[in-house]
Amino acid sequence: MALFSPAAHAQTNYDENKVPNYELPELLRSEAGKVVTTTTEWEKQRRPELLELFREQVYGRFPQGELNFQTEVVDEAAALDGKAIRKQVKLHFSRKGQQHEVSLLVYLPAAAEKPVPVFVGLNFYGNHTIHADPNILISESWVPNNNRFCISNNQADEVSRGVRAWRWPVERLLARGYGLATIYCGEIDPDFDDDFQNGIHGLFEATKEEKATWSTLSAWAWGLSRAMDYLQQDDQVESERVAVIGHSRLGKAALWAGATDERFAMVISNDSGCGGAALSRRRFGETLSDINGNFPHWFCENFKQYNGQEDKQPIDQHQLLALMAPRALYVASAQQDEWADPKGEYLSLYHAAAVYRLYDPDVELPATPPQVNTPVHQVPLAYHIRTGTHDIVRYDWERYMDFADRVFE
Ligand code: GTR
Repeated sequence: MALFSPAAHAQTNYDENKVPNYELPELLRSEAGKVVTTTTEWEKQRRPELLELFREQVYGRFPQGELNFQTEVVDEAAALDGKAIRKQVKLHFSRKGQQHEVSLLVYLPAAAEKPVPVFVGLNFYGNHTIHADPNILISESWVPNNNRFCISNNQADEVSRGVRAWRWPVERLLARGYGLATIYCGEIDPDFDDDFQNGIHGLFEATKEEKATWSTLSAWAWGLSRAMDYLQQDDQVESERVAVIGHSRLGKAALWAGATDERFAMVISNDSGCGGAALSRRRFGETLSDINGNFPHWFCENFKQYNGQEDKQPIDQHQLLALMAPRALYVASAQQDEWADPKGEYLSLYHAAAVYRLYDPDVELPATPPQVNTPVHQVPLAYHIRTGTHDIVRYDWERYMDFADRVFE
């Protein structure tokens, strides 16, 4: 089971001169050939059409059928030396006598006098890894083994508390007036190819054909929407100002959540790469055969037919980004993260801007990517490429907060 960053193989292209010629599918022309010129045509016709293409061909569907859902705040306390209010919320799901539980961790600034905007995103190894706070509940779900984080037997324990804190600058968020909400992705759906037996999928029985329409990414995105359901009930949260964020595979999930759930006012893709922000047709770095081969459960079965056939896809990722319009959208890359194709991530955003222009003709992005560590913040669109490797670090978060300050001012 390949879990993290499989090494690029010999065919991987990292040479800009070898990027093949490609033609992107048109954003503003309906499948029936009609040119889209107004926001109404976009919203009523083209947007739903593209959303359905992504659902059918790429990210898959969420299982259909009744599901009971309840939230329960199991912990609410002052935390982080009085700087935070910590809440832990159980999301209880049940269906036909079977139960499934997911734990949402929320930190809100204790000093806030009114509801606050919140960043919500999934984490890779368990809520307890994002901060050393001794009271964060430890997930009992399957977690990926990782020597560096002292996780073995696919089970988390005290030893891994706080091991990923560098990715989650909780105190900085609180100091800048933001809240943070996070869920361990594996509680929604564990990140391995389990024929959808576990996680939320485990509550549904399905035929092989139905399962072919499911995917882990779509389950993760669905989980982010359930977090949003809770945030809407919490009167200390300003739920019209929630930014959905994710790094890498979880950035792909954040994008799909942003596309399918318009309650997210801002969407942030950090190094999401192939199947996320990057244009697939460029075939630079990770390709569709790489990703479908290494992670057969991330996307739906239909997506696999485009392995080595990128030009046959009816969509490309600029059309996914366009589904966020007119909401705020931030795409970020890292210079040494060539596997994720930084240039392809930028171009995708650049092309998506055409839909934003239906709402505001002044939306404009430079035709070429900016220099490293020189963010472009053109509300409602933003991009940066920072020095360094595939990661989400303090620099990224500070820029997201700078942008959010402007979007939410
Ligand atoms: C890699 C995968 C990328 C990215 C990354 C991650 O192995 O090829 O698409 O999702 O994992 O999630 O860190």
